[in-house]
Amino acid sequence: MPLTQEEIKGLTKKAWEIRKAIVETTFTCGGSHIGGSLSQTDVLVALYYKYLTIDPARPDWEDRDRFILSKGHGGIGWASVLGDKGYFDKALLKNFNKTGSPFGMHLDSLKVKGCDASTGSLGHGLAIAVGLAVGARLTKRNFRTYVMMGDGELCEGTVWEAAILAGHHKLDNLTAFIDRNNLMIDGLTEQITTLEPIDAKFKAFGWETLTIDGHDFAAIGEAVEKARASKGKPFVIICRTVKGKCVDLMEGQAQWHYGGLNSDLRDQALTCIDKYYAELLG
Ligand SMILES: Cc1ncc(C[n+]2csc(CCOP(=O)(O)OP(=O)(O)O)c2C)c(N)n1
Repeated sequence: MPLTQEEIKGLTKKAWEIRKAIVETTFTCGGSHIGGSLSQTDVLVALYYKYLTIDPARPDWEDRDRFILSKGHGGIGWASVLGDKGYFDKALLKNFNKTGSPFGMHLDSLKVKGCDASTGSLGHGLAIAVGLAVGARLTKRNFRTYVMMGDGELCEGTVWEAAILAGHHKLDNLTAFIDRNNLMIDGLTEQITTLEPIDAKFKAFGWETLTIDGHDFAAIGEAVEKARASKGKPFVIICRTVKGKCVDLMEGQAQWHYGGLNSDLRDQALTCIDKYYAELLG
């Protein structure tokens, strides 16, 4: 079923809050991978507030859907969502990445409830997700596994080993998202290592593919529904996104892959986000 206008409005308001939380936490912790955290936000919000079958009160529930943020450097954005969902007290984020805090820049599944796999070293999330999807099948469980990768992450050979395996095993309980913001750590992906055609590569490995606007909740919802209905093939959703989305000074800027904010920049960023959503929501 397509998302209703009411649902889209609710998700939009949540993405507004999460983007502001990312900016606030970046300010307090001194620096973060803010660009990619802002580009991934709408997919995470759609999953956590609409599609994942989860129970934050039971983070170890065996039948929960699994989500893995393979681009683990987006941990500040993932933690903002997990805290808001109630996996932990979000006041703890005030100490994000500080000594003694459970949160490093990349989330640790042994310290952060709701984090199903520790990531940060790129190229491993898809392989972990393949293992979970095979495990679900072997144990006859109905949970689905979702994983988000960065587009720059696709340079890692392990991604393609896992993709071959997922196609071979026809893992239709596995959905991958690619945050296709066209930028990696130091520039445009296509200038550093040609990735296109991404969809044809996955298709050749036995995947179903769909390319969408990764900031459009209606499109994200439709894509997730298609992935859930897919039979006999894993599904990859290539999400066209903007690195630094909603913050003018960061949008499409490689130098905002990682950065810190002084109070002036924080205020500017928050003003941009408020303006964007005030216009969007009318
Ligand atoms: C194996 C490995 N090599 C290098 C890095 C350093 N690194 C952190 S983020 C990043 C760029 C990732 O680009 P992308 O996946 O496109 O992330 P996004 O633009 O979505 O933030 C790199 C190379 C790493 N974390 N892991």
